Amino acid sequence: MKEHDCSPLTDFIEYPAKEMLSRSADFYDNIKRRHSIRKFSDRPVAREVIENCIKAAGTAPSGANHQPWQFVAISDPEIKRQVREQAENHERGFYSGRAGDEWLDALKPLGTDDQKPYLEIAPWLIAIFSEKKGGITKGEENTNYYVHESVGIATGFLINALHNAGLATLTHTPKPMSFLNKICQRTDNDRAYMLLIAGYPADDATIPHHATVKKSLDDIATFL
Ligand code: IYR
Repeated sequence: MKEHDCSPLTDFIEYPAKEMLSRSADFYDNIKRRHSIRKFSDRPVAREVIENCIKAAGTAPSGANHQPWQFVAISDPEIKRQVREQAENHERGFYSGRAGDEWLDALKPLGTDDQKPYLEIAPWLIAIFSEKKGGITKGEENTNYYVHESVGIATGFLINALHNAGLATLTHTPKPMSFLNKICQRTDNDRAYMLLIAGYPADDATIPHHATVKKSLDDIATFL
């Protein structure tokens, strides 16, 4: 095999211009129904759904295609209990001063606090890790590139896949998150990137008004 061996692009789909327009609008209509929620139902979700969504995340582009990510999907009640216990321990310190006044003020409209019952109630917690060293084949120890960018994109794919499947999510970043390494049995090569909570919303789930305010196209885009 040549080092830059290629195969033809066979799975690209071109849509007629009108359909392209309606598809772009439909996607926007769909994705704008994604909301972070903090009250989950304990209704179970099939593991195969989570597997498919992680497979979708794994198709994300990454630096040198090293795919510097690891997804640890947790449904075991005892492991979820440990995650909750340790996350709440850290969050207590965060909310009782470590965050600083400016950060706490910024969070006030979201109504968050150090209580994280959803970490035990939701059927799935997906701990996402970035990998410092790696390579295209599992077990390699080469330098990974653009790790933060790559894992961020894969996480976006995962959130999108879960939403598309009909699940609600919460991006949760307990601070610090290093406690997840031990619980998830990851080595020092892995860095906890995010904890994604996934499941059905509770009947009384709400979204803070603050979170529904999205900047306009004019505010976020410039066309030159
Ligand atoms: N990790 C904390 C605090 C928190 C921080 C940000 I930035 C948020 O957008 C929301 C919460 C918590 O989960 O409560």
